[in-house]
Amino acid sequence: MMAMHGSSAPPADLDLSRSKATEKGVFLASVEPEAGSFKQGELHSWVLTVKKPDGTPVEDATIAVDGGMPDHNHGLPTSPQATAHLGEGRYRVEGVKFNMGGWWVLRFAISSPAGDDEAVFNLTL
Ligand SMILES: [Cu+2]
Repeated sequence: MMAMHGSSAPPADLDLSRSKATEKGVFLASVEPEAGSFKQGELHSWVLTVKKPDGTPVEDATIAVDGGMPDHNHGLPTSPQATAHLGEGRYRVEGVKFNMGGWWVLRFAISSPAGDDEAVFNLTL
């Protein structure tokens, strides 16, 4: 095997769960690729589901998307946007692309009358 270009491996205990409480516990958030899977280098969509801790869907949230590769100090190659509320607290996020393999972070800033919070998800590819 050739050595990688100085990149370190992600932490061994990296949380790769796609469903979790948001940072301050205001919401439960989960993410999935809209098509069920995705390929490196391809533009695709994710669905973010936002619920209150009691399971009630959050219907009126504003979502901002950010992310990048913590090991490489760069952000996302695109600027994904939440483009539609699909009902039952599900929000379509379009314009996601991962242009290289490794450890990626997707960060969703969620604002709603119930409060503001952030959901951070790790992905490895
Ligand atoms: Cu990178």
